[in-house]
Amino acid sequence: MVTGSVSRDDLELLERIQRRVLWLATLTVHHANTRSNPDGTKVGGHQASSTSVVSLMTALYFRALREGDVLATKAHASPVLYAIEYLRGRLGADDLRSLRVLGGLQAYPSRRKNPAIIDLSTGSMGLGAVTASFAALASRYVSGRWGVKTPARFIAMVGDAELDEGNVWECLLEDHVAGLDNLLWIVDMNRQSLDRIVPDGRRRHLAEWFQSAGWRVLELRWGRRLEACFARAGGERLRARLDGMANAEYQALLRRPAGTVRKALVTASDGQVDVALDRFLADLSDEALQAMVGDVGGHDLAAIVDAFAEAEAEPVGPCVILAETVKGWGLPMAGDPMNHGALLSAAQLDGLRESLGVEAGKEWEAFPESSAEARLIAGRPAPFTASALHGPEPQIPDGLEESYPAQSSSQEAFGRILGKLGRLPVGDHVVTLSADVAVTTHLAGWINRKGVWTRAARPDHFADTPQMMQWKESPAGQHVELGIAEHNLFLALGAFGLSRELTGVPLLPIGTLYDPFVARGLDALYHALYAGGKFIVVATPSGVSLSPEGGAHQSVITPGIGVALPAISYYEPAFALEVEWIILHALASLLDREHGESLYLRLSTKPVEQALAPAPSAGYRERVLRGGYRLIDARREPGWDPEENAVHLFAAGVMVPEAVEAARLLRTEGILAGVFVVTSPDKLYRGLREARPYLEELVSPEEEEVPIVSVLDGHSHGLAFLGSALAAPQLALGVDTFGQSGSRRDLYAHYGIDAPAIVQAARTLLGRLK
Ligand SMILES: Cc1ncc(C[n+]2csc(CCOP(=O)(O)OP(=O)(O)O)c2C)c(N)n1
Ligand SMILES: [Mg+2]
Repeated sequence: MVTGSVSRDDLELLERIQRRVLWLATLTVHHANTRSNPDGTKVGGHQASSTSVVSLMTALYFRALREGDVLATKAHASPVLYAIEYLRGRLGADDLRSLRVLGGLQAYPSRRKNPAIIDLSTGSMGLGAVTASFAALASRYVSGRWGVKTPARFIAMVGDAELDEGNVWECLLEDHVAGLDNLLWIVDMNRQSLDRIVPDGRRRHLAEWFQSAGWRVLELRWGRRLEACFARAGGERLRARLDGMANAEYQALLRRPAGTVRKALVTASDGQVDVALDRFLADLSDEALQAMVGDVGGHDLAAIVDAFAEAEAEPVGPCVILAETVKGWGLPMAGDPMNHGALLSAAQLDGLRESLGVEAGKEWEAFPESSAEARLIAGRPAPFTASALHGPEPQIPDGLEESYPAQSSSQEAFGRILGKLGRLPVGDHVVTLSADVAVTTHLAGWINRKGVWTRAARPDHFADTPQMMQWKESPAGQHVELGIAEHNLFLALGAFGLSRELTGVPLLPIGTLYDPFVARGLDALYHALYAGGKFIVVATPSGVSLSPEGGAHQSVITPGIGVALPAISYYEPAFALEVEWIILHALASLLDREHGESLYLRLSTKPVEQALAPAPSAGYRERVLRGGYRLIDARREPGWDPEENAVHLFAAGVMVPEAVEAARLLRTEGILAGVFVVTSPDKLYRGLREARPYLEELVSPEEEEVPIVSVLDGHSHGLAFLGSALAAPQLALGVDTFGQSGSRRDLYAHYGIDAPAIVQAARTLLGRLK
């Protein structure tokens, strides 16, 4: 263990800084809850969760942080982070007073909303630390391939109950993570979650769980005062008693009045008094003993500084510091199991102010410029800031000059597009990621060409055996293969999608998975988007068109997800060339730092007759990107009458051939159907709020009340807005229940999305039900 790395003077300085951090964080939350509030409801702000990490954060920011370190702070400790950024001069007092105000500092650290001070967003339990871990991976990918200097370390502060989230363990078990020497986690072991004191088993096993995942574990269990006490003759009894104590019992001990601590400590559960221990403690006053039992490692600044130094001294893999702390440390609510949402009263705040030596009237002040504290802070390394662009911007070609087979699925087109991109300079910036479905999502050609990324080259034991796909692993590879966990996939995509901001190298991350499993990783996908990463998700195959595979693999609800998710455009193209245009457009969008968006591409393995597509043209391309186009114009047909015999068929993706066939069948009975291809339900829907919605351009004024049949291979709701948008009667067809095995034809008929079902819906709307 590295010890004694901090001088007494420095330690005193850090103590003074941490007192100010404690004060400012608590005051900031108090102010948010006492300022004029038109809602009259509690604003909140987690004073207890904040003070729990005051010592850890003070030691980190004012001692251990190195230039360019990237941080993900425990979400509920945001007031501490804001207080620190205030002392660092990156926020003003008015900013602190804007906590939880519209446009002000966010409840949880948000890169999207407060980019000047937040490196990585946190909030939803478990996701922030995992994002930091994959950002460390992305950084290694970039430094290896581009030879650029990337952030030295990614440091994540996590609450102990965050480890309840399965996605944290999915990350810890990911092989790529075990090799990261630029990753440090600090777990705030305050033994409390929101409702309860966390079960005891966790603490006993945590170190070994991390170790078996390949992590170096540093434990900050007890503070130096207690350690010194343990070291005295007979002190082992005290250590054994405290080490063996259940979390709840220890928590209760922290809340006991001074006069009752001794008895509680020396009395075992069977009522037996440990006479030797009682004798050992005899020379400690009640007050001294009370203070002593609360001396945990995560509030011992010198011990914390040593742990940080040790973490840095031997970077062989990821490292975690398990730091025992007290939730509500320094506040009257310290250790109270119900303190998660508790707030100090005005009188308690005043008491705190006095005990911390803050002068009345100077509550919001930072350290005077000439003070030793200010000098220490000014001398700290510069905070992380976005790197300058490394090299020229990647150039996205206008077209790929790729040809597609007469019968092509959108998924197959995707494979060809990637193959073509791989032969262009822009291909160097593309990195693919897959959650164990690279082959089945058409990445094999790309992987053959580009190889699989690993930090060090690995032998290819199948090199001599002919393989459909070569699996060559080296630092030159451009495919990052992950285990199945979809949370990891999305958080990794989000992190790789921040590489421009974090490393200066713009990566174009493309992740593939089966469409039904978007839902499995949805929370992570949402977080990755909220956190500002830009990437392409290719979700394939989708819908019941994946016919024999059955309900567990057929996605139903994903179109609705695509429409609803912010910061990502959802497209479901019908034809191969459309896939190409959408991907090229999305790649350019990923590079557009101001207005760019991610892409969710819902594809299929169903072969589609490419001859059905319009002839390529600039107008066709533009309409594809805007969300849809007219494929069959019934207005030109003789006898077309919008009030009598006209119907509109709106079809997305693989349902377009069914709609074309339905139009043919309808014509035989005198119903003239216009066919519209919806390439993006999302774009059409979002466009409705524009002054001139694109939908109104697509459908001419004379046709606006023509009845609509919509159809997609997914829940009908995905296109159900069309009728109300155009003030026309609508029947929305789709798959509104679980999928099942069967032939494509049988399933389309079963779910009522085939050509006869479309015809029947059109008849119903026209009141011509036969
Ligand atoms: C995914 C998710 N589920 C539930 C919550 C609600 N929640 C907020 S804090 C909390 C407990 C956090 O405990 P811990 O991580 O130990 O943090 P502490 O407050 O003890 O520092 C919970 C369940 C959340 N924020 N995110
Ligand atoms: Mg906790």
